[in-house]
Amino acid sequence: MKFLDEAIITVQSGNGGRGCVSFRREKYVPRGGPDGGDGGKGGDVILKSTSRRRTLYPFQFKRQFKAQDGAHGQGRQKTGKNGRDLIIELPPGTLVKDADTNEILKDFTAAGESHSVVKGGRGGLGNTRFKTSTNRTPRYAQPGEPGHSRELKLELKLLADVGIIGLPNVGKSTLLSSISSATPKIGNYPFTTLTPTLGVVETGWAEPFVVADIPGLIEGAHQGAGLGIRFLRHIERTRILIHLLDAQTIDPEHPLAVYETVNRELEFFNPQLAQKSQIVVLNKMDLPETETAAAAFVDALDDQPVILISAIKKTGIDKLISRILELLERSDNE
Ligand SMILES: Nc1nc2c(ncn2[C@@H]2O[C@H](COP(=O)(O)OP(=O)(O)OP(=O)(O)O)[C@@H](O)[C@H]2O)c(=O)[nH]1
Ligand SMILES: [Mg+2]
Repeated sequence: MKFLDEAIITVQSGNGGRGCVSFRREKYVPRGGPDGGDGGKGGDVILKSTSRRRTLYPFQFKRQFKAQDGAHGQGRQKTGKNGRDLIIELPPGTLVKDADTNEILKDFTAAGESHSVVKGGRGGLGNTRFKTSTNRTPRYAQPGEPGHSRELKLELKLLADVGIIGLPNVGKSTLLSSISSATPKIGNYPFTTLTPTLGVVETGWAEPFVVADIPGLIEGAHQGAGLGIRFLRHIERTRILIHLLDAQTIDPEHPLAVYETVNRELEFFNPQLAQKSQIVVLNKMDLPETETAAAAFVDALDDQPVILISAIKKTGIDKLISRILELLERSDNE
């Protein structure tokens, strides 16, 4: 089980631009004085936390970051342009350490914080600056100060964005394993899952998100039945819930019975949890005779969309993921 997302990256600030050696050359002005401009400053590397990022996944592909160099100074006292700062976006919750010393450089607890980790090199002074009464034609200028390089260790305690709830045996772990690389235990009996598992869902076209699979809830969970409700605290901080049901076990006479039982347990545990956005999903639609029960369920739950899937056959998964992304985006903007 991987609760910690880690990445090591190398950041390098921009080199300062070289100062310029130049002399004024104008018609009718013999021996014009020095006019070499200073070099520009190299760009800094700045880390910034943003709610647009949720994992350190992008750093698996890109590990080297370099800010722009300052431009060299030019004649006519033209100062070189400063190099652009490089901003690296991190998910809130990221702890940044110096990889060599293990010193904590910054703990990004919320979105919108920023921290400069390496300063760009200063630009060198142009020869204009070295003109004195005894040396009116200095033929030297300073080189730019080189940028600095640093190895950073990023650590993120993964917090689930999405929690999967439902009765035991409805396929919560199967769903997690079919959408992420997590490998929770799956079994055809209740309470296969004894501890929560997290998985990162990488769609390839949107920011990855984290899903938590928790042990099944049953009626009376708030009084300790089954594994009880203590695992619900793992999903208290998720932004949305997938309420998963086994289509085969829906009673067409009372299609919403199970759904309401689970919601009641949520409410007993924490009314705020019951207020979270839920995506209602019927699983095991590959099994025979699930259509009628599903239709009765969809009918009864007329105020909410229902997504029909088969976690095993991976049908309906794209639709589910799109819906998750839509709700996550909505909660980002809140
Ligand atoms: N036919 C079919 N079977 C499924 C599907 N999804 C899960 N199952 C089966 O349902 C059983 C329970 O699956 P799990 O993923 O362990 O269910 P769970 O909800 O995590 O169960 P607990 O951890 O005990 O709460 C397993 O035998 C799965 O193979 C599906 O889409 N179709
Ligand atoms: Mg399970």
